[in-house]
Amino acid sequence: MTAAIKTADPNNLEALWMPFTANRQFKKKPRMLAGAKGMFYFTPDGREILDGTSGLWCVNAGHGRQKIVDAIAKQAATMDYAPGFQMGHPISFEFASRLQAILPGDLDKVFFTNSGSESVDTALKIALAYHRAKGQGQRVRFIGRERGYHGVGFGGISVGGIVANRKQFGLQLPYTDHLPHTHLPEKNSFVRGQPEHGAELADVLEKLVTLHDASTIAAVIVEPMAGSTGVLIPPKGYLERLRAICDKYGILLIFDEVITGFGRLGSSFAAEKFNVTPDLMTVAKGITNAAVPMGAVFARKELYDALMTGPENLIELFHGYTYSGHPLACAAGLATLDIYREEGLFQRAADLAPYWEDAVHSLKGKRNVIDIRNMGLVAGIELSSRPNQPTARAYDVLVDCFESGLLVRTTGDIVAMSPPLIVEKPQIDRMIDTLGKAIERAA
Ligand code: PXG
Repeated sequence: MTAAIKTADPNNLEALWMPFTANRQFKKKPRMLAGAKGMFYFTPDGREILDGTSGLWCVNAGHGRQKIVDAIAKQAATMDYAPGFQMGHPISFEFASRLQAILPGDLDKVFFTNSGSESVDTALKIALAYHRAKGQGQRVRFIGRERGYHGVGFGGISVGGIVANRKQFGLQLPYTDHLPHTHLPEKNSFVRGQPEHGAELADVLEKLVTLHDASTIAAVIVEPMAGSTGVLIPPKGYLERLRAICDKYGILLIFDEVITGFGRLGSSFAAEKFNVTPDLMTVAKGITNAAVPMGAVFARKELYDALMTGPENLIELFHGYTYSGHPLACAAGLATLDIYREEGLFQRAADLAPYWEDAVHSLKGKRNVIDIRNMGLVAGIELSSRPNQPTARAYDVLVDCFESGLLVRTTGDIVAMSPPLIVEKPQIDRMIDTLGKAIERAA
């Protein structure tokens, strides 16, 4: 008997449990994207949607790049998959070498994952393994930050600082604590770029060290610029102070650059922009222009070397994924790096940043706009909330923009924008015009 093949009903939305989505609301009135090219998405009925968010902060070189499409197709035909445990394949070494060449400071080693969440878990585990290898196995505590987003693994939600991502699940990693977030609206509203006030908030790390004792702390993890919780720009001097305090107490510093990596701030990485080098860096998203899922952890050589002891026939780090360094992801990543370099896209983002800054700050004075923040090609436009209806106003703006042909993101009542680095000035004008009108309409 042959198995019956059930024809899937293309209009049935009920099988899919959608991630981070109000499923019932969405399924009553879906918003679908069915195609993409350059700066645009296309709806199933052919409507053009200007991409104001690079998908989810990831399609930094724009959509449907032929070079990436060709690289993936060629690799799929040459070798679809090869194991990465106790076997190797050339393209993963090639991609790691190409990444190594652009890493800031003394970051030197590349460990491949498949997502930002996995990168965060990997970095936390490397930090623990490093301290243990150095005879400091009692360093098991992680310090994150309020309003930090580090993906959705148990490690990531524990060091993360978003209550909604934790309260449903109860369990978390033990031994975590959090720095205060750096959002100081009473002092820093409508600041262009880095705010003047707030560097002293890094000194709370000294207090946490006193409270827990440095000998129990493995690592501090922060996003250099907090993306998901509404574009929080680091105050001047803040990251430098965190680095200095970590150095003083032998605590590892992890930068989560899943959003800020690969050009978003007008530099290869935020570490380069702020001239502060972490011991470990997590990336994903722009590493392959989102064409194939991939993430990575970059580590200083000292961390790697600390584990390269003991008999050479033994595995040094008991960690890895079936798809670590997947050939298709590496092929997409190599082509992506080529495009970034050939088109000078990181510099392009830096060159466009002043125009972007002026454009987004022109929304000051629109109804209900209470703050605007920007850096590189990122902006957060904060709206006051409707009484007793948090998030409703921003959601109305998102829907209005989508109906008017623009994709934006919202978090709480903050509208976030992060267009592909290929954006043209008239497209920036169009984004601001559409968004401004939507904000005015969202009473
Ligand atoms: N760290 C950071 C800093 C992130 O921004 C992750 C880790 C997790 O990555 P994965 O690949 O596991 O999703 C992220 C992801 C948004 C938004 O609109 C942001 C993310 C994902 C989806 C939406 O703010 N960031």
